[in-house]
Amino acid sequence: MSRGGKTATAEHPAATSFEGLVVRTESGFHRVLSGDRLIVARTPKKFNSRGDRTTTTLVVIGDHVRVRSVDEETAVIEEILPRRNELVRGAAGGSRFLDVIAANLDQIMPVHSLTEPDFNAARLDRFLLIGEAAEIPVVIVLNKEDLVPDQFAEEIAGIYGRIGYPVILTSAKDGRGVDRLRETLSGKISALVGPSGVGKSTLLNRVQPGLQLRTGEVSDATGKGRHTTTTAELIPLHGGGFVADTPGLRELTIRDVAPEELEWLFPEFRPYLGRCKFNNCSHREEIGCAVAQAMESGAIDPSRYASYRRVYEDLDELAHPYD
Ligand SMILES: Nc1nc2c(ncn2[C@@H]2O[C@H](COP(=O)(O)OP(=O)(O)OP(=O)(O)O)[C@@H](O)[C@H]2O)c(=O)[nH]1
Ligand SMILES: [Mg+2]
Ligand SMILES: [Zn+2]
Repeated sequence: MSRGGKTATAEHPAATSFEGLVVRTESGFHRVLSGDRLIVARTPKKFNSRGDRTTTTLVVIGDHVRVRSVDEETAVIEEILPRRNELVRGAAGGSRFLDVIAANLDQIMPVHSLTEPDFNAARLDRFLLIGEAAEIPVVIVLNKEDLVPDQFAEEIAGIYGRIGYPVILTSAKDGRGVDRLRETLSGKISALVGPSGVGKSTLLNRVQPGLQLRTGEVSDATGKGRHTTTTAELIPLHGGGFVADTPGLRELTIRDVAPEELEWLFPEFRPYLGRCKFNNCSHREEIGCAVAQAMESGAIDPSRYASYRRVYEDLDELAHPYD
C-alpha cells in the first residue's frame, strides 16, 4: 500500500547514485559535474562529526565523489573516492588542522612575478618541494616579463630550466607566453598557486577570454597583492581539462617529509647524494660535503642550496621541537 506517493516506482526511483567531479565548494554546498550535468550537492551531517579528522575541509575541488540524488533539486555526497594527491596548507590561526585546497591534480603551476611583487626564490622553491613531495608534476610560470629586462628573466628561468623544470615566461599584459600556457593546461587538471598579486587571475583571463575573473591592483606602497581571489574553483577549459585559480598563498605545507629525506626533493642534488665524506651528512656544515662542493663549483645554484638549508632547519624543528 502506498501512502502519499512516496513509494519508489520504476519511473521515479527514490534515490539514484552517480559519480562526479567537485568543481566548486561553498560552505557545505558543492557543485558536482557529472557528464554534462552540474548538480548542487551537500555534505551529510555525519561527515562533519567524524572524530578522527585532521583537516578542516572535507570535500574539495578535484574530489571524485559518489552522489545520491534525493529529489530533483537536492543531492547528498555519500562518499569521497580515494584521492591520488592533495594540495595542503596549514589552516589559519596556527591550528593543528590542515586546509586541503584541491585534490587529484595532474600538475601544479606555481606562478611568481619577476617583479611587483619582487621575485622570491625561497618561496618558489617551497612550491617546488610540494610538487616533489606529492609527486605531482610542476610547471613554473614567471609572470610580468614586460616589467623586467630580458636578461633578468632569462637568468631566473635558466636556474630552474637547468634543473629540469619546465618554465613558462609570461606577460599577462602583452600576451607573451600565453599560448604556451594555454597548451600546457589543455586536457589536464591543473592548479595555479602562488602569492597574491603575481597575476594568476589576469593570466587565466588571457588564456581564456570571457572568463572575467576578478583581478586586483598591487598596492604601490608595499608591492603586495591584496587577495582578490577568495575561493578556489575548477574552471572548465575550452581546450579540455580544468584549471583552478586559487587565492594567493605564500606557501603550502610540506607534509610527511623527514629532514633526512629533504635532499631527494632537490633533483639537482641527486647526483651528489651518497658521495659525502660522512654517511649521515646533512649537507650543512660538514667537512667533505659533496653537495656543498657542487654548489661551490657552480653545479648547484646558491639560492637553491640556501633554500635547502632553510627548509631543513624548519623540518628539523618540526621533527625535534624540544632539542
Ligand atoms: N605589468 C604587468 N602587470 C600584470 C601582469 N599580470 C598581472 N598584472 C597586474 O597585477 C595585478 C594583480 O593581478 P591578479 O591577477 O589579480 O593577481 P592574483 O595572482 O590573481 O592575486 P590574488 O587573486 O590576490 O591571489 C593586477 O593589477 C594586474 O593587472 C603582467 O604580466 N604585467
Ligand atoms: Mg586572483
Ligand atoms: Zn653532504
